[in-house]
Amino acid sequence: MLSNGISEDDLFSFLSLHKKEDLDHRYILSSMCTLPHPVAVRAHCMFMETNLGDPGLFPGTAALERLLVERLGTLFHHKNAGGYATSGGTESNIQALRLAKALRPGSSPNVVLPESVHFSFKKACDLLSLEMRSVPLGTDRRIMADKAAELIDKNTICLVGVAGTTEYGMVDPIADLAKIAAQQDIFLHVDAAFGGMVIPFLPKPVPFDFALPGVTTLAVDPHKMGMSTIPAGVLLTREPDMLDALNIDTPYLTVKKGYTLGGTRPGAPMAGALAVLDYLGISGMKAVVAGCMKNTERLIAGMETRGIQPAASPDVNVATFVCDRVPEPWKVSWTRAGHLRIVCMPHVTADRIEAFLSDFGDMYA
Ligand code: 0PR
Repeated sequence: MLSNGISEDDLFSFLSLHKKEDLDHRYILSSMCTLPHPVAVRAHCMFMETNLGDPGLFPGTAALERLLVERLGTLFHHKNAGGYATSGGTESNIQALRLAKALRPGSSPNVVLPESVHFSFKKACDLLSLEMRSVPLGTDRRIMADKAAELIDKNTICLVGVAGTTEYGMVDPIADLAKIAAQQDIFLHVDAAFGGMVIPFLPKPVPFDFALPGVTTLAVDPHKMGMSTIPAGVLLTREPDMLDALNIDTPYLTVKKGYTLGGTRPGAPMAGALAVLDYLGISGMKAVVAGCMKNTERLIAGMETRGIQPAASPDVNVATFVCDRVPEPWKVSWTRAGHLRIVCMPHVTADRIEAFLSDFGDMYA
């Protein structure tokens, strides 16, 4: 640390020098996050100092968190869902498995999940000492539900489905998984971290949420397609008080018990998440999602006319291609199988897609 500090001007020119090293969003095609919506930024700044970890000190902010859970529960066909604001999909997935384990104590617990799960499940299983039983995907890159059923045994504490896979943007057949879960009385967690803010706003949403009786918990990330500030996730539970199974004593806080993973928890991104939902409403979100899906389709069609084949027919706005290079300075990502992957987030506008396709065409010319 400096002994005497520096002037505010010097400090902020130093900070902005570093900020300038960050990549320009106009070229970022690989991210599942986006530029936050202006109302999210405004709400975030308004709630900057709030701490949901000690809710008795911030009852107004805590009420907004309950409202966010109610809004999302309603969106996912279950107004009375329980839940809380997490730091994102990783925390939501860890907590879902922690809850499943607490509700079914036993030796050698295992989790049955698709090969396509996000790597946060690896972290969750490491932390909770759970065996990961990977279910192969079909040629459509979705979980093979019959194979999942075969892997379930008496030590299975949870079945997982993904609604909007990270790599290929596929929605698993959650209705089939829900049937299996209900028949075998197994906890079903749906990772809708990405797809949860897309699928309900599509013209023909596939069933993936609490409308299916077998679904126990659901993860959704407002800091992805919900355009909130980072970090904003939500874990929802079918039973309103289900998370109480994770309660531990928090004697010196304003609330004497807690089930959250984080202690100090920011109210700011949670307020940002609620702000976007209330400001845009269903019709505004439908318009955003329609734009992203249209851009995804245009990108796929444009790549096909340049001789590049798609690697999947995505259910959400993630486009993948059989292709091994892209022009500078575009920032894309590559799947484990080596496919080019582009996420058509709200900041990836129609103009940016055309600019990318044009640069791409030049590279192959
Ligand atoms: N579940 C799914 C389906 C996800 O896609 C992700 C993250 C998670 C869980 C974990 O969420 P958190 O990262 O919020 O804990 N998906 C992106 C990924 O890993 C996250 C991301 C976002 C990566 C922006 C890069 C980036 O620039 O690819």
